[in-house]
Amino acid sequence: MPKFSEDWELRWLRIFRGGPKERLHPGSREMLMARTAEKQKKEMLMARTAEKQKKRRRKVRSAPKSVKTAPPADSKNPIDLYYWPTPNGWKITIMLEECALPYTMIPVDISKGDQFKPHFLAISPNNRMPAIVDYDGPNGKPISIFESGAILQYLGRKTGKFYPQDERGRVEVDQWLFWQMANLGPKAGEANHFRNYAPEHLPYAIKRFSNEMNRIYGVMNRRLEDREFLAGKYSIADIACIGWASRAERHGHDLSAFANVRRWLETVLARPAVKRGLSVKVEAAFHVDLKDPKIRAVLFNQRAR
Ligand SMILES: N[C@@H](CCC(=O)N[C@@H](CS)C(=O)NCC(=O)O)C(=O)O
Repeated sequence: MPKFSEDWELRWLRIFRGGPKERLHPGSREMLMARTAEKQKKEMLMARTAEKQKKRRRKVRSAPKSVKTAPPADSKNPIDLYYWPTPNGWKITIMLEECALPYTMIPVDISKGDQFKPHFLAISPNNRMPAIVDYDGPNGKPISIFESGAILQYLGRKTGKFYPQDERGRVEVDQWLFWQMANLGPKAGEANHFRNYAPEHLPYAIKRFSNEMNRIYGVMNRRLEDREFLAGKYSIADIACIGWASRAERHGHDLSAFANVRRWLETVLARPAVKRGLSVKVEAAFHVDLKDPKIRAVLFNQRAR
């Protein structure tokens, strides 16, 4: 289980303190130099933050007593996980728990607009969580990553776990990981939106996405007919699907016709690391009222900024 930190704004300020840049011509030498300088500055600030973090670690509030903390792995510094308890966030808590990597969970309150804060956009330009900062990145330097699929692949490569190293095995995993990213996740999101959050009842949209979910669980069910996990062995492709499938029936998608998906779900939910990953909570998330017009304006009225 993670350490817990709420002072993410301070953290971001320290990491990405740069001000707005002048407008430079893309591809110009000045632009390249500015980018290189910005990259070096970012790396330097991240390294400095890691150093300060070590000193401050005693002050960081630890995970609730009822949950166990992942035993420390090889990494020297905990990974910062920018997180909110949703199926996309759980992909990463599950993977971190499976790999026994130490991490600090930093809540991104998406109901209040934390995802639009400049400091967060510096590491996650699509204004979505999850995102991570690994202070022990490639060549020992910090690295930030957004998009849950890219994070899973990175952690798989970093640890050598749940992501095969041989090309055939890796392609198998990649196909099902990308399948989740392009199908199961986005379509479930839209299905839930039109069923539960749309201001009007739109039968066409509800039917369209409910049918898609039915098709998608059908594809998964067929795939699991003759294998225990999506890519043969348990992998990041399974990890990506757990949060969504675990909520399917609660979200109104009937799994009773998909016996293989149910069997797979029981198997993965029985894993201790999965249990721990799914139980990383943020107190504020329990109090989000999606009927509140202010919250709806943040979440459901997003346009280019
Ligand atoms: N493709 C992204 C999707 C992430 C995503 O949609 N995250 C949602 C929560 S599940 C989010 O941050 N929402 C904020 C918002 O809608 O403004 C990923 O897999 O990382």
